[in-house]
Amino acid sequence: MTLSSLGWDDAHAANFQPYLNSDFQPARVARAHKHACEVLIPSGLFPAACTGRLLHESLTHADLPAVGDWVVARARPDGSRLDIHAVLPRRTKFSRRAAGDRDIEQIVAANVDTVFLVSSLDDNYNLRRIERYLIIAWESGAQPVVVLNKADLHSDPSTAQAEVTAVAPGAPVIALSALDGSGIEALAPWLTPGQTVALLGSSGVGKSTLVNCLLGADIQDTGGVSEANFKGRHTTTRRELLVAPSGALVIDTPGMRELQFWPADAAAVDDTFSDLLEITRQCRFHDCRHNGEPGCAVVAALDSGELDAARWDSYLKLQREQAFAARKADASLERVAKQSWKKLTALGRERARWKQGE
Ligand SMILES: Nc1nc2c(ncn2[C@@H]2O[C@H](COP(=O)(O)OP(=O)(O)OP(=O)(O)O)[C@@H](O)[C@H]2O)c(=O)[nH]1
Ligand SMILES: [Mg+2]
Ligand SMILES: [Zn+2]
Repeated sequence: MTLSSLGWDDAHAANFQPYLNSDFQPARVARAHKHACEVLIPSGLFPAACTGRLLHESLTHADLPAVGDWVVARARPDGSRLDIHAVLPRRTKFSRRAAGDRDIEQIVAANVDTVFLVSSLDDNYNLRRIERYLIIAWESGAQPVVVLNKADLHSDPSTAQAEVTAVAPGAPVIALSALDGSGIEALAPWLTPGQTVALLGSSGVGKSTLVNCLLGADIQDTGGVSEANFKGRHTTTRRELLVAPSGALVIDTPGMRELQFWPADAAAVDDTFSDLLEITRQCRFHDCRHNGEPGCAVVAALDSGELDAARWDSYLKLQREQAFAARKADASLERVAKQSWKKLTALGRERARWKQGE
């Protein structure tokens, strides 16, 4: 392996410039646990841990290494592991709210080039859910590709493919079966050497089955039919970056239980619904609220059936949700800022006391 086969390029190298001395080397996070991780460097997979200083200086979880991150590492003299000194700036990142605490940003994967949004052509198939995933994908900065898996279970996959294509402007839509491998060759353009692909989607849609298919080996556990597969139970429990025979880097993720934004900027919602924006541009008034104003192109398109009412409602709903998430995130940022300020002033008082005692 070389650094570039792990996804390293000139832009990452420019970020590494300040660390060019002191035996530092770039490493890519393959798995992240609470304080430790495993990283890939050209010579293989190694255990690694954040330095106390990095842990101390990190204000939030999101500042710590996540799967797909490029980090600044240094081998311990005894060779036992690598120390992680810094996380390099992320080119793209998937965020979600951590389970349990709604105000904590969790990085699902970083530096992803393409995201395969996996849906399955069974009960899981739901256009509105696909729109949600698309917002998260556009927000991340990665190119979304919608993968409709389990095509073998659907009587007419090409109709479903057309239906999804209509709600996914800018994203290719591929129907395939990860179980028997049919249609999988359509994913080849995104699986070239050094390219990073992450799989996102609900539990049970077949992400790990697809990963195994791409890796040509049964590496990821899948929810086998013989096992008790209760609803809501996740087969994959951790995120992991794997190297495929094609040379692509593949990140499997556990199904997301709740799909909430963090906090997806308004532009990501607009990217997902660019076809609707096209229509709103034709309203007579540029500040039309599409609420009965004369010359409203949206009302006309709804009346003529050109615009699907369910898609328009979905857009309005997701816009409101995004605005709410953004307000909440602002409030929690403010809290973090206050907390760290308190921490600093407490530290200052302690120092003053210590000096007086001198
Ligand atoms: N019929 C059919 N079944 C599939 C296909 N792909 C996956 N499955 C089955 O779907 C079930 C779930 O597959 P997984 O790959 O474990 O799903 P996952 O998305 O990784 O699920 P989590 O890890 O829980 O998020 C398994 O029983 C698979 O055998 C497919 O293309 N066709
Ligand atoms: Mg899985
Ligand atoms: Zn209008």
